[in-house]
Amino acid sequence: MAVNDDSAVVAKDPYAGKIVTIERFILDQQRIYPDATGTLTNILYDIALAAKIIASKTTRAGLTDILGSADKENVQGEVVQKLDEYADQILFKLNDHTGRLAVMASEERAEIIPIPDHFPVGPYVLLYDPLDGSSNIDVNVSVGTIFAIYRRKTASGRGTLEDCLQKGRDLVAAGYVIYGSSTMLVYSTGQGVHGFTLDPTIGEFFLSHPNIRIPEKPKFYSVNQGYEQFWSEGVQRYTEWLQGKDKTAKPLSMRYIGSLVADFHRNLLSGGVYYYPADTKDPGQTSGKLRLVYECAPMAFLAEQAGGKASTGTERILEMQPSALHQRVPFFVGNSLLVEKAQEFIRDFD
Ligand code: AHM
Ligand code: MG
Repeated sequence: MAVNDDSAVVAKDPYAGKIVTIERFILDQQRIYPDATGTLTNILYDIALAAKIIASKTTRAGLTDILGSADKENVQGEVVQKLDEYADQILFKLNDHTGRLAVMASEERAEIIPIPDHFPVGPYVLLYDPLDGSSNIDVNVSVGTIFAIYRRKTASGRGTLEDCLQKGRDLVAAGYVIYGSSTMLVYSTGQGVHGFTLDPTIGEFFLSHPNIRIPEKPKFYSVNQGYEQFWSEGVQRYTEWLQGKDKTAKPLSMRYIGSLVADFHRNLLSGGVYYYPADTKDPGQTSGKLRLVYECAPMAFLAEQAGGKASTGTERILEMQPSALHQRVPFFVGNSLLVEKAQEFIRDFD
């Protein structure tokens, strides 16, 4: 091999030693599919732009007390919008006119979001949770945006609810943005999971975490253990197993931020399981808290793409047919073995 011949390195990692922007990476991924039209590529660009705009706003959230807090007037006498509503509007406004989408849906809104009549429609469907964990904003804890992209099911015209209620296994792409100590966008189009870190000084996302795999040896379990008394026996016993109480496994450390994107992100990189089980805390809501189409399905897609699993405790999340936009389901996601173990406990004790 000649001194400057790095072909062996290139074969292993095509980006070794290169500076890879998110645009370059997404375009390279598109080239894998000879028939690709570039439409999905452009939707991903639009989401990356939305992420930058939302990131710039969330990092200034602590200034709202000085500049005017949400729903109150700022010093200029303008009403300051709540951040989750702001994030919702940004995602909507960047995607309503492009002709790439048939319909959208947002966790912030009760019904589907039709593409306005004066704009063309396209082949894809975008579902998003614009600012998940937004109650954490006030205390400066990480929050995130979650997105899911499907092909439309209906043949033509404006998209409908049917287009939005698809099984997670039919996802074309999914991802999240975490607004943490740095802003990262993590996504998959079914070719592995890739993470990009935003350089806020120049406003560009760079590939920082190519081909993320959940480490085989888990470190953490993440759950709101304050609600333990409201869980089923299977989930309680599972939690004791994670704590190593039956001496068959080493105890895992418990970490819980209370912001799904941040908890998921940590476990994706460090290994572990996140769960929000069904509980009896609120009699009107016994299926857990997290929403199938906005939160669970996209995170399940990412987990599986990274070598992990996601389940309701009895069923694979990606196989679930949603029956309503805001349907909630119990959610276990992370290392395959830990998710399988949850299923075992639930099968044996519930
Ligand atoms: P939200 O969509 O209203 O923000 O609620 C979802 C959030 C998740 O980010 C997080 O994992 C969970 O709710 C925390 O709930 P709890 O406070 O019950 O532990
Ligand atoms: Mg949410």
